[in-house]
Parts: sequence; structure tokens; C-alpha cells
Amino acid sequence: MQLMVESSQLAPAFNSPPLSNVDVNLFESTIRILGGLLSTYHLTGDQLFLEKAKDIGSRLMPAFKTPSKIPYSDVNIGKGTAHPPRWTSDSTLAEVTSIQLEFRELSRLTQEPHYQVRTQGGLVHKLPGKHDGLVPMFINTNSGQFTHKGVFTLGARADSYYEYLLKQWIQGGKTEDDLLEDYLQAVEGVKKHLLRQTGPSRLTFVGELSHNRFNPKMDHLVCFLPGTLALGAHNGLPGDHMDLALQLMETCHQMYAQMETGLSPEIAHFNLQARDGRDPADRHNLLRPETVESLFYMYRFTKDTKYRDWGWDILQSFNKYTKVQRSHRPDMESFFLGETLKYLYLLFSDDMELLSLDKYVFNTEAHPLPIWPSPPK
Ligand code: DMJ
Repeated sequence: MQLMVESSQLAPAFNSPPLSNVDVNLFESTIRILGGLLSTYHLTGDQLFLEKAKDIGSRLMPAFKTPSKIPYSDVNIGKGTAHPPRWTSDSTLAEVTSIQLEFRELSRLTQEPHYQVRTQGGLVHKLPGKHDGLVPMFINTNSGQFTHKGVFTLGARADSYYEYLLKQWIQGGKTEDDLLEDYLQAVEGVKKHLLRQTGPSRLTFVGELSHNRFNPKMDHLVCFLPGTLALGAHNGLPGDHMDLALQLMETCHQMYAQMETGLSPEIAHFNLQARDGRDPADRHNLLRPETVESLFYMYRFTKDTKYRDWGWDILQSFNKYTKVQRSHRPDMESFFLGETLKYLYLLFSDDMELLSLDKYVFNTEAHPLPIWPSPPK
């Protein structure tokens, strides 16, 4: 993919002074803006993108000025102040731990160590409250401890914590043992506590655990997992990770294929009883990327064309049912362009070296960042 944009061609707004007094979400700005700028810098070689990355990275840093160094969720990028949401001093686990691929890369490129925000491998690694590698969904910015303990999911609020354990390990040249250890433990935790099969169709799915009670509910967000497991297996992790990836990929496919529109619900509630009938489901689809993201990884690693066929069916359904006129809610999440369509493009490309998974690691918003070169021996 050759990016042709030059900094001089960018819209004037991009070069204008930033707005003051704007609150932004640390996580969303990191994965979308900082990740996008770093990735574009690598793909174009244009220094402007690195300068802009440094600018936004620096503006986000006040979020880390907390008693525990666990960042606040919101930062005012004009005033340089940060705060938690109005109703709590907790931050969401995925949000505070899935920002390191980007900040580590910024630190490496600028040679400025203060961008190294070691929330994940550093602060969370040894924290009490984990359950066989599974982590609670919230962490307090004052105490630095987990809160709302006993609730475990691979979906909303926790998903990319697991994804970034593996991806940072790959980014850094597979040398950071604490990240690998946490990732391997988490996969075992998923297998032990969250994995079940549906009664009717023997589909393997990842449910949720709330104070030892199992809930057969799986967010579409969890469909990042087959791709991540396959990426781990491709990087030398146990073969049974790939077996699980194949099973979960089938389930994520069925979450689309069993619907009349061919589009997955946002949340699937699976049927554990051994009787016929479709698994009942939540109803809306937000054009999310996770399933096509995993299809891309599965196709790259297995070359099985069924994954392309499944992706093609999803694209047809998006075309048929989601291209709508003004009477509908006028929202289209930026991840549809940033992730969903990008992964479909990569899935259908015959060029297997295009953004090779042996050279790049994709951040959680689908922005490719380079795997670091190994230091000379
Ligand atoms: C994206 O912003 C990221 O992939 C994030 O990690 C999870 N949610 C959305 C897409 O669904």
C-alpha cells in the first residue's frame, strides 16, 4: 500500500494551531490519532507526521499525573489538565493498558524515555486480583489497585489488554518475558473459566464470569481473539492456541451467517441447552471490525480461501443493509474506515507481503507499526 499524501497536500485545518480547552479520551486519541500518525510516518517517511505524533503524544501525557501513575481517562489537550469521569476515580482496564504500543514507539523514535508508559507490563503485571491471568475491568487511579473484582470478560473494557500483551511482546522482538507470561496465563484462564460450547450447534464461545457465575454472553468485540491467538501461534506459541483460533473463528462467522441480514449482533447470548433453535441475540450492528480483522489473520496464516468467502459475504451484507439514507441515525464510527474496510482490503489482496505480519504489528485501531529490529549481537 503506497501512501501518496504529502504534508503540503493536507487540509489547512491539519496545520492550524490546535484548539484549546478540548477534553479528549486518552485511549481513543492514542489508538486513533497517535497510532495513525506514527503509522503514516512509517509508511510515508514524512517527518511532519512524527512531529504531529510528538505533539499529540506530549499533549496526552498529563493524563499520567495521578497518585498511582495509572492514567485518567480524559485529558484537556489545550490546558494540559486531566481528570477521571465525573462519577468515579476508576479508569477502564483496556483503556489504560492498550496505549503502550503507540507510546513505546513514540519513545523509540524520539529517543525520549518519558513516553514509555509502563502501565501494562509494569504496573498491572504484579497486581493482586487477577484470576488465572484474567483481569478485572477497572483500576483505581488513586490506589493503582483493581476495583470491581471478580468480574471477567474478554469483551468491552478488557479486550485490548489481552491483545496488547501479545502485540507488545512481538513489537519488542519477543524478549519481554513478563508480557509473554501474562499472555500465556490469560489464554489458560480463558480456557479454564470462560470457554463453553453451545448446545444446539457445538459452537465454541467465550462467555463472561461474574463472581463465579458464568454468563453465556459474548460481545462482538471478543472476535478479535481468533486473530490474536493465530498471531501468537504464528510467532511460536503453543499449537492449541491455533486450534482454539479456528474454533472461535467459526463461531464469529456464525454470528453473521445465522442472521437474516448476514450481519452480527453487537452481543450474542449463546444457548447452552441441547435443543434446536438459533442462539438468541442482541440486535444492532455497529460496523465493527473484529471479525474481519480475525479473518485477515486466519487467511494470511492458513491460506484457506473460505475466510475470504466469509469476509466477502460480510462486505455484501454491509453494502446491502448499512448503506442508508438520511432518515437513519447519521453516525458512522471512524473504525469502519480505519479498521473494518482496511482489514477487508488486506483480506482480499493477493499480495501476502502487503503490510507483512512478520514486519508489522497492527495496533488496536488497525494502524500498522513496525516490529523493532533486533539489537546487534
Ligand atoms: C476500536 O476502536 C478498537 O478496535 C478497540 O480496541 C475496540 N473497539 C473499536 C472497534 O470495535
